[in-house]
Amino acid sequence: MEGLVMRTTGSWYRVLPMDEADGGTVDCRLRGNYRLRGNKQTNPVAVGDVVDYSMLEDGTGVIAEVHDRRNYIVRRATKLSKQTHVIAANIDRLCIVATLAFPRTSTGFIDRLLVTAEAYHIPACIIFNKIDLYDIPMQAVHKNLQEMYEGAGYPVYAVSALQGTGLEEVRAMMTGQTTLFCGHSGVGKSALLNALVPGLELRVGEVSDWSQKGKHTTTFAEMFAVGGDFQSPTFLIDTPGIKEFGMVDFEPAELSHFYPEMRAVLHGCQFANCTHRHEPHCAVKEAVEAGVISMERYSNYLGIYDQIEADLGG
Ligand SMILES: Nc1nc2c(ncn2[C@@H]2O[C@H](COP(=O)(O)OP(=O)(O)O)[C@@H](O)[C@H]2O)c(=O)[nH]1
Ligand SMILES: [Mg+2]
Ligand SMILES: [Zn+2]
Repeated sequence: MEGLVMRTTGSWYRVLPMDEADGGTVDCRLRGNYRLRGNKQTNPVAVGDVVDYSMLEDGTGVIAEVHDRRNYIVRRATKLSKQTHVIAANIDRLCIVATLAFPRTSTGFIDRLLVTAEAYHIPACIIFNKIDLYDIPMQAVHKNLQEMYEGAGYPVYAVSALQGTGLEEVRAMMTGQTTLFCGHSGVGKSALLNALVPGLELRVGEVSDWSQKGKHTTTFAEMFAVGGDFQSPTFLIDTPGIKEFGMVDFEPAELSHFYPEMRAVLHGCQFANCTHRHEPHCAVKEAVEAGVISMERYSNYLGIYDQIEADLGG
């Protein structure tokens, strides 16, 4: 039987049968001799995976096979680890949930997630939440960031999960698709999903809980089927908060290709292997100076570049 992995908790996988429509799920384990794809990934099966499973007499299931993924997105399992954690598979869009209120999201964090989404060919957008808390200076910052990210090619939404503002645009975007919501703990991902989907009732406000439990609690994403029609169902994936987004596995030279606004101009650089840092006649630096590429995005580029180099060296 075929099913969709909705949730994983270590050794158990909650699977939604794809051939029966009663909406019930089956808790499955992985077949004992399941071949792990190397030991690079801490989780062989992720939320969003399509699996083949069979039923046991006690009503639980056994996963025998994981279908090839259309796409997936990974991050470093822990800060220094070489192992990766698959956040989710087979997704249509990554929504970065951010806020300028508490806990304030940095553009460095947003850009790391955007670069990773580009690297894995996943369309991304940014949702600024808690706009009910924005004072006049924050509104000005918000306007700048909106222009910056829209200029780079990313849709930007402004919402208040608390007051229910700005939700219609987000609903329109997510309908009939599988959308992954990522962001720091406390920015309001669960509150936003609750506001978007009446009746969902995810637990909200567990900020201090997560940080107190600290690094020993392994937490996983969870997917919810929230309607849509049979042909194109709507799925949302809530994730536990990410403190720092650990990027994985690419060469510094690739980085500018994961910035859409740099990709658009870098053919104009004099050197084919231009890193857009110190080289003369660099089309990227010229675009930054001309204000076509945002200085903030570029400076995050330099930071990420250095970090990738340091990671490769160390
Ligand atoms: N003022 C305000 N508070 C919000 C909003 N959205 C969420 N919160 C609060 O932010 C805290 C964290 O929300 P939660 O959904 O648990 O964040 P998560 O960790 O990203 O899932 C809770 O106390 C929420 O009530 C909002 O739009 N405005
Ligand atoms: Mg949450
Ligand atoms: Zn260049």
